[in-house]
Amino acid sequence: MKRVFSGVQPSGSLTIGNYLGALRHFTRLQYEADCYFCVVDLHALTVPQDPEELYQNTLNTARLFVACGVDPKQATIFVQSHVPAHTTLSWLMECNTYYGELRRMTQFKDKAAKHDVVTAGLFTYPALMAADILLYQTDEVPVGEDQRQHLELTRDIAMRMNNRFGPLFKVPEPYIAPKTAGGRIMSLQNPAEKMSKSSDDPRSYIALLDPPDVVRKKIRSAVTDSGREIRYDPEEKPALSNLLVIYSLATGESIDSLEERYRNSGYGQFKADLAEAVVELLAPIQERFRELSEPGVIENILAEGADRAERVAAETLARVQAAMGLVPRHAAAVSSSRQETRAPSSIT
Ligand code: ATP
Ligand code: LTN
Repeated sequence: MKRVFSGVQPSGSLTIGNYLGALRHFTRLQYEADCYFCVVDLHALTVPQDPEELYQNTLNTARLFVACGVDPKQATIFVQSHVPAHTTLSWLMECNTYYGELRRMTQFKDKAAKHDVVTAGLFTYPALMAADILLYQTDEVPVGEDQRQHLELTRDIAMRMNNRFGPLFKVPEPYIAPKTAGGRIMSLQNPAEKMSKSSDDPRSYIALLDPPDVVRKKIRSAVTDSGREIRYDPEEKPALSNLLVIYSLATGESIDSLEERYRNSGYGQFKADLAEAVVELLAPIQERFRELSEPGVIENILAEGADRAERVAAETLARVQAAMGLVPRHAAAVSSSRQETRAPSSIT
């Protein structure tokens, strides 16, 4: 069975960008693959986080996985820091990743420009992401378009280490929807920037937990382009095209059909209808989220998920450590693991 892995940072409240670009695919893939969906709390720490907010965001992100339709019986849902193999493998990845490669990462450049203080963690973050994915012998990684470059680097590191130390990792494939299918939802305030849950301006995103009136207000104040025509044209009308993509994905109606239906309407009517479509999309998610907020419910799901994840992760980690020449802690394991991999001829 195919293996799927993906991660979401608890760096704020999940947005419709996260849902349309990633989570919506999780719910489908869980029926055709062995899926691991991880709340990557250690990634969120690469930029300053308020500890109390991080704590709540971590639990809420996991709750939203389930509220959006991920079934904990079907897929493994867990928190990254609960499985220490991620950080252990990350160091081994860092020692096989080049400074020049990390320096080229556009997400690093963008985020570094937005923060006064740039941590070492923000710089080495793609090595931790590679560890997340490679630990699970992943075939496919469903992510938004913004993660393409990190996925390419993950593949390069996997191939490099396989060449150097023998076959250790599956080389994963990205699963990225085209832009018209939600691969890159843009900010409601600046259509040149992607919608991002950690933005300082809450008007730029719609959070999955935004109440109906907030959704309506944010859509009403979304920027639009000059002219009155409702037309999909990402070059000339980037803001409206983004709204059309959201509308189409929220309702299942094609962009062509929406253009036809709003041929004689202005932006006002279009936005009012879009707001209702988004409110309707979010209502069942918010309802399930409330049920999952009962004490202990998500905590139990995460505890079970961490156990399942740990078993798979430990196997890969032990193989990598042995192949790289690290001596295992227990003497009995030393002899057996050396036999499985190459041992220097002077020892054997
Ligand atoms: P941050 O603002 O902290 O960088 P983010 O909102 O970009 O966070 P992540 O946790 O980094 O979200 O991403 C979770 C998943 O959602 C990833 O697969 C990412 O590619 C996808 N994603 C994030 N933003 C968008 C977007 N605007 N459109 C489509 N997919 C997105
Ligand atoms: N870097 C991703 C989050 C992330 C991830 C992963 C996604 C961390 N580890 C592994 C897929 C697979 C982001 O910023 N969206």
